[in-house]
Amino acid sequence: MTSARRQRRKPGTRKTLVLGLAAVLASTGVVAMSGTAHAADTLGAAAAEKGRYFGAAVAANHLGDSQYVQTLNREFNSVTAENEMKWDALEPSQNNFNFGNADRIFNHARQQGMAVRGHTLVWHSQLPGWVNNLGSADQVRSAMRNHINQVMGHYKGQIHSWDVVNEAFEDGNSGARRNSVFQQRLGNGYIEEAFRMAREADPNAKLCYNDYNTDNWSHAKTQAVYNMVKDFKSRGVPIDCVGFQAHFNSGNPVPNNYHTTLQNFADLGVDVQLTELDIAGSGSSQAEQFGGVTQACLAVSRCTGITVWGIPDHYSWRSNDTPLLFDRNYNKKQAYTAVLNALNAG
Ligand code: 9MR
Repeated sequence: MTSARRQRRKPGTRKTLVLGLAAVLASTGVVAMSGTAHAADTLGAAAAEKGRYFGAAVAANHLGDSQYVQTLNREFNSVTAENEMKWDALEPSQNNFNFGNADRIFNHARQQGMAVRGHTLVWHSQLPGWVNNLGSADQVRSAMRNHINQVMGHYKGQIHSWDVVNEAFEDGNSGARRNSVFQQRLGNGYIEEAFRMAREADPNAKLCYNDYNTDNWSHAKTQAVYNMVKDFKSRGVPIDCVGFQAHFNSGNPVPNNYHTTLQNFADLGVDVQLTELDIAGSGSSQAEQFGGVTQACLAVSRCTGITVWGIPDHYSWRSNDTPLLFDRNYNKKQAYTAVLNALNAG
């Protein structure tokens, strides 16, 4: 069994343990006294009971914070490196790879039996200058191929899903591709080229397209990504999943049609995942939104997991918005309870 398979089994294994415990309790009559015997008490265990993972973005420089590590190990069963697997971190100069911080996170996750999501291979941001300076299509193509081969090769068989291409579409109403060096040198075809290269580099990884502001079904960007995935599926371009980053705030609220969006993508024959969930706010209104988003994922059978973009509020990329599930003292917020209850319900 490959280690990746072992990782993917973890949720099932936990489920078996939980169900086994439930059977013991039932045979001793304990269940009759306790209506909550099935309720898991961590996010990871509760998600596993629903056949899903619950992950967090992790930063290598916080792994020395014991409360951070304790919370990570207790609550989560999947990990995404917040910055450490991006192009600028891994290949700061051409063909010189540095996996130090990425491996630190990866090894921690593996030692804890957690799954790992790969983020991200081809993205216009956090891209080292040397890539932007490549002048010809052939140079960009071979740099992209080498990066994908080296990075996916390094973790081959051990990463359950990779964000192959990130944020390739413009915001607003145009539905256009973002004007990155990849788009400029290789044209529209670069996205599909990247997915084909990725499939060759690690045939066991699920290959995802990941983006933000693709939550509202009626938005042009959502439709543009949908049409791309539909086209890929119809032509056999290898794509397995779509990541919805899910960074919500008052200007970008959780839309009423969120379930429709997730279901419509899933109906194309791809998994969907909430990959960077955080919601600005506090108290019960934040909690309600977190609960609603969790329910929206659970209502779509191909929504295979949720990742929150950090653990305590003060380490968030937008800490002023207090957008996470734990406060700065690692207390569980109302939002935490709403997510846990949503996972345990139904
Ligand atoms: O959380 C990340 C932050 O630490 C970095 O400074 C930032 C730089 O671009 O990237 C953040 O993560 C982003 C993710 O990789 C892609 N989607 C948007 C996330 C928030 O900006």
